[in-house]
Amino acid sequence: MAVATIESARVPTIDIDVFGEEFLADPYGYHAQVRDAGPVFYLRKYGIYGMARHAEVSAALKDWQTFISSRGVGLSDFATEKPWRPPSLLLETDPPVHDRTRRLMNQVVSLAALRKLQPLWQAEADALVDTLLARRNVDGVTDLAQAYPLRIFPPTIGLPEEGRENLLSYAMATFNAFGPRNRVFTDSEAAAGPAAAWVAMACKRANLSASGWGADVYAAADAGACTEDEAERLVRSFLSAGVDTTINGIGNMLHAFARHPEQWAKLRAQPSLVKRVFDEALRWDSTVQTFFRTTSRAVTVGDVAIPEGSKVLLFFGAANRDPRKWDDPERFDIERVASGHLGFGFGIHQCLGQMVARMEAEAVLNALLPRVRRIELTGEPVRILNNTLHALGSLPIALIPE
Ligand code: OVV
Repeated sequence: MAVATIESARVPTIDIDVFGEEFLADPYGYHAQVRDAGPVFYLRKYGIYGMARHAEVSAALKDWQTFISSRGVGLSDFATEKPWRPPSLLLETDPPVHDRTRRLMNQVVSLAALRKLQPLWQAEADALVDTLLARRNVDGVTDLAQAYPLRIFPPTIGLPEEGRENLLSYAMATFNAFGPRNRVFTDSEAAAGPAAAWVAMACKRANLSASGWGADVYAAADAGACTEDEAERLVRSFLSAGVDTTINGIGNMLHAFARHPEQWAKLRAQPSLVKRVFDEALRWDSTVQTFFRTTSRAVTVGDVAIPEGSKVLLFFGAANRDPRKWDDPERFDIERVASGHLGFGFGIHQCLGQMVARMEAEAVLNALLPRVRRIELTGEPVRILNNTLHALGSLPIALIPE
């Protein structure tokens, strides 16, 4: 397809499989190659363009009129292929639809709503860390990074108790579906099994508790801000984007501290740095590594002419370690001002749940800080390969008490 359209362009061509298992297991080992190829490059295997430098990735995210989301933010082009599920009314839309749904959701996930939940979320984090400390040797991913969001997030939405484990396999498959139909994707699809059906049921008004963010979305529908069907699909966004993202954000952050004990010591000496830690953790190891956009018109970036209707893969994780933007980018340094990182994206689609994620991460840190002197790696972390997420399945650690 697109191969025929690039004969005149001076576009650097890359043959690396950016969704291959080696790349997904260690994206950072490949990022310099894709960043240094040029401001824009062509990925021959998939017939798509890519950008991996901070300047170009953030400029593309800002220019939503040219780099659109309504044709899907994965490899699949919704203009020519049927989406695997009805498109998200937030992620996979452009203005004006996007702005209407986003405004509604911003009102549900408000600062006021979060302030009300904070004491409860902190108490839950404290209680969980207390039980883990008694065991000392724990799995930082399953026992903490997964257990904590699964404790607090489903009740916040108002989800049924039964079947919450479906959230994990559903999110894994959802984030894989942004990539090609490789084995990573098809295996997770098979593992998800009935999860999609459970999620569809859980999003229905009748199955949500009377109070919670799910009910709040339906209340917005009652007030005329959206239709009942739209409300159902907006609740689906909470379930799709609200669990695996925070789990891996917290998991990758714990991993960063386990690998950098001096940074943990620094944080304990200066607890006021807590507010900065999660941003640096996301910069250093971004949960969401990539998303696509599709060009709505022919556009020139650098001296490369990208045709209309091209898929463009944006490497958030690579931009977050771009030496053109960051000093000593490979260093995890909690004193760094990491603002401007693309771990939450940028522009009109920038993460709706970022305050939720920050509050979860801070609650975990606040629970650990006074109780844990050192986070010691006791075994090899286990990666879960995913076409979009940089994810851990296991992180064997010892929590050394105060
Ligand atoms: C950011 C994100 C990821 C996955 C799904 C969705 C959003 C959604 O809105 O469904």
